[in-house]
Amino acid sequence: MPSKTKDTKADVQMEQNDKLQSDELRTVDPAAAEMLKNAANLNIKTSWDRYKAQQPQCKFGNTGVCCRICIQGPCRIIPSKPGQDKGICGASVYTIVARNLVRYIAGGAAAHSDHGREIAYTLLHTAEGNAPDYKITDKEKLINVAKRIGIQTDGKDIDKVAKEVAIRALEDFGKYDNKPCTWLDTTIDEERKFKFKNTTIAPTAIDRSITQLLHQTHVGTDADPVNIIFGGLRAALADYTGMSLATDLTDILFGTPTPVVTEANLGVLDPEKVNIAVHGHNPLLSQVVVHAAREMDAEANTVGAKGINLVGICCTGNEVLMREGIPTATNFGSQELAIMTGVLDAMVMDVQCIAPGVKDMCNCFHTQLVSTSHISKIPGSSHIEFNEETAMEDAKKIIKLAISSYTNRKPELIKIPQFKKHVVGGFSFEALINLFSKVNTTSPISVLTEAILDGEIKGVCAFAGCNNQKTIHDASIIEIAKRLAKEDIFLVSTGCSAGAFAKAGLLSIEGVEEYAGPGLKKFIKRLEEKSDLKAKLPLVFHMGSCVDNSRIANLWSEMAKELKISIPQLPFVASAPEAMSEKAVSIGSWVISMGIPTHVGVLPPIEGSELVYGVTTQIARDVFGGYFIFETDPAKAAEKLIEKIEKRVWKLRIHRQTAEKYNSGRAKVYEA
Ligand code: BF8
Ligand code: SF4
Repeated sequence: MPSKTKDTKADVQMEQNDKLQSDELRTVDPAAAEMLKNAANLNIKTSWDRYKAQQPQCKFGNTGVCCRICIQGPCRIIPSKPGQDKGICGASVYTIVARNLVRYIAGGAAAHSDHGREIAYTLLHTAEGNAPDYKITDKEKLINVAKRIGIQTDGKDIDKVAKEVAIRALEDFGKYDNKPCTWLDTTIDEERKFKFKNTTIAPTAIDRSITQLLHQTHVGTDADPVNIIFGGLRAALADYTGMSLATDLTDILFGTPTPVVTEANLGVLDPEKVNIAVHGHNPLLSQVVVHAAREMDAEANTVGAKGINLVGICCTGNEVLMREGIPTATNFGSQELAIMTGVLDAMVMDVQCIAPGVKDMCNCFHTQLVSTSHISKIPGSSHIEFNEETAMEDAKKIIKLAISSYTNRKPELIKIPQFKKHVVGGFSFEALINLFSKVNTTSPISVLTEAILDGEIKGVCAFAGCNNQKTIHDASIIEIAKRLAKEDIFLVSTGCSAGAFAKAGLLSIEGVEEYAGPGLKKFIKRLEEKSDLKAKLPLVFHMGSCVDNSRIANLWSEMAKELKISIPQLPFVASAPEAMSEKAVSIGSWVISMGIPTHVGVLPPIEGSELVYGVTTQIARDVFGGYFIFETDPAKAAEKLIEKIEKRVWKLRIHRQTAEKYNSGRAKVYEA
């Protein structure tokens, strides 16, 4: 084993989990807990059971010291044992751990950017008149993006501008010059541009950086762990580039989100309607399903249903929540449990984070599982290929299938947990700025930065990432947020973390009343009083899906610009308490390279190399100002995040006071 004397954090987490399993405390979501009891009664296996069946998980794998990069392997490294301290090819443990880590980033960047590419193609085809069911919805954003990336717009037809923007986006995937990708270079500040140039991690083409990383980590190529990690960071910035263009172009096609009111948790399923869950990530399908469903209520009536009820799961759910106010049924960890209600007539999947276990669950109920993408199929499910040329027609076929499935419900199996919470979401970067502009028209972002400088709030924490069976479902996400809110830290969120907050009532006024500290409460109330919204503002501001983490990057860039400081000086932290996917690793990696301290509540497999662990937690800080904080205990994690924010805000206020006294202006300090 990698270490016999010392327990790794991964060991500690495994022990914690053993205890949790015996306590049967596996979720803090009351609807999920009720469904799990139901699953036990019906003897149906869920991911909770499969997690248990996998224990104990292999320690070689858990600490990153198992190499399967060539078929001489697997090579399992025991650093303390002569002869077994290196792989067959001579690879050291640090090489192996680094290679395994960055290959996660390659996977994550590939997934996010390919999603972005699909959106770019649809924008191109829309502009060319070849995607009849799509249109350019947000012309203002199109013009703003075009101007930002240097496309001349004066006097040009809107379709021509859209075509040029789409082509520029597609060029970011494979351009052959040596300039940084457009969607990186035009969305970050000068200080970061300089940093990325100096450290040679600015990608010049998304596909190239992913391909190069796979090349770099091929057997017998790069053995230098630091160089491998820098290759990983280049791919991570390609991940950022892909998601940044995905967000921009999705807003152009479907509209930039504005505040919406909706609900979350399994109680949003309606026993009297045809219930359809959209699950996955790419809104090209789910948006059209939303529009198609609005036209098909009458057809649902023909089978005795009172209409169609659409709900969302995972990030495609976040996309349609943000733009259309579609309720969220649940997040990644509890996706199978939506089927167990017995009233989900169809689950429509596109790509990413659809657990194959949903099919086994569908086999026990009447739910139709419908795959729609040629790269994402599950054996036994129905496949209705989704094409952008026939989008509406395809969406209607899917809905018809759901309507026919409604008649197959098994009444004896229907059990809908009566839990749902009020949600106010839809806070794109533009929507937040609009909200701030009601308090300060000339400099909206200064509403946030001044509140920090004046001590009303301490800083900002962004919650992102997944559910992970190595933790109690949703628990640490909520515990950390409550603690930070009490300390007057402004909270924003994306992805399945936002799903957890939605289900727990933290995306509503209820959260503000119960958990906000006095300063944060005052800040939110001030925004609320000036806003023209009918809804009360929430404790946590939902900024969208995982690709929408680019919106959070816009927020910190704007704050740094306003304060005339670099991002690593901002009292801004991030937390992914239940990081799970390769995409979460790639996001975390670009977030730290941007200069943000980032907590991760589940240990990635890196503890097998002290060097790699040290690079991600210490060296990263020296080079980029951002770094990972690996902490599995949510209470300790919250204290660490508060400490990071307090330290940065203290420095910021000192600089500000000094500058005001001696320079009659704001501090201009650029050291991290
Ligand atoms: O992209 S948070 S489990 S659904 S990977 Fe997946 Fe993680 Fe959820 Fe969204 Ni993001
Ligand atoms: Fe073993 Fe080297 Fe092959 Fe990895 S690359 S499996 S360490 S021989």
